[in-house]
Amino acid sequence: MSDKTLSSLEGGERITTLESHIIESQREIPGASGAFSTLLSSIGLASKIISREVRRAGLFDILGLTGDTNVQGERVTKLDIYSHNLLARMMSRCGQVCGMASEEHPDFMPVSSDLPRGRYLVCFDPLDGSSNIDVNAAIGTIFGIWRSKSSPEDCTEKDVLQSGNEIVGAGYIIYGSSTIFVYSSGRGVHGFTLDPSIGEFLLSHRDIRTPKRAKIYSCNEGNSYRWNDEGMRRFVSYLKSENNATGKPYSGRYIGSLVADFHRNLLDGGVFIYPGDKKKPGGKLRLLFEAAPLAYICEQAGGAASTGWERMLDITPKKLHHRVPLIIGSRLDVEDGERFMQGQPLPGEAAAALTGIK
Ligand code: AHM
Ligand code: MG
Repeated sequence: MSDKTLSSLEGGERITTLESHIIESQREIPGASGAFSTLLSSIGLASKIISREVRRAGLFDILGLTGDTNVQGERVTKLDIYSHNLLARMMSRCGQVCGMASEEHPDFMPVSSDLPRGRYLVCFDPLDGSSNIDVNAAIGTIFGIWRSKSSPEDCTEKDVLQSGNEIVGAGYIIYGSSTIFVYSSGRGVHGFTLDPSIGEFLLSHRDIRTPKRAKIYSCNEGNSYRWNDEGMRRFVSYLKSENNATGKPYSGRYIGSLVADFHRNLLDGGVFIYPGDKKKPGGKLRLLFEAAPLAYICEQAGGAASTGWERMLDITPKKLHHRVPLIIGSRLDVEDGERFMQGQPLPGEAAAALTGIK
């Protein structure tokens, strides 16, 4: 990441905004109409507004807000619902979308027939990890974009039930120490840091590549006693041992906020695990809103994502809120995780390293 400030860039590098990057990358695609760029820009704008609201979240109590009404007598909405409403409103009015689905809404949301509609479908988690807001930990927005197979007028819920292989673009925004917008439209993964003083996302992470081998593992290990698969417990024991493929125990890092855990692992190399357990046998995380968009980004950056049995992008959802077990991150570790889950031997020296792993 470049740490140069605007003032130190005099006469030097070109500054690329999210907007100009989107437009330029679409220009390289023959026949691109600009519709996709318009949609991404509307998500970018919504995320700046969400970022502003997230930054003010800690002031709610100080400003004397009670219940659902603030000091000006305005209604105060929970941030995740606010983010859902804002994204849904901005995308349905950008003219390029025919339908949406959100983690915060039970049903498919077709764009109203009195608005101009386009051919894109968007699935999003407006504010993932929102239980972390009260403790000031990083949270995020996740989105995936698909093309409707039906015409914009006829699109229904079944159009959105597509596998991740059909994704045309995906991204996430992390509201952390900075706000960063990361996206891919199939030509690498790029990250843009919000400069709040000018209100622009500036290219800060060009063509992100994730390390092949992780040094971090991320999971809610407190749940390990109830994980469905003994193979997953063995995998985590293996990662923690000195006898693993790297010869060093992995570091455990878990925020409990998927975007934040994923972003750190993407940059530094890591494997994030959320398996099925006795409470949620099919896993906790949602395919359309969380797992598939992040799997797309991860693969674009050279990583991998799997349920432990199946490549994540190959799965066709059976319903909007379809949940999946998730192993995502550095490719070699995701592959090892699959081997443990499926009871297959590890290749080469990693197999010898298994001595003593129960
Ligand atoms: P949410 O979509 O309701 O916010 O839940 C998803 C979050 C993820 O951000 C995170 O990875 C996971 O739930 C944490 O779950 P747990 O608290 O069980 O470890
Ligand atoms: Mg979520």
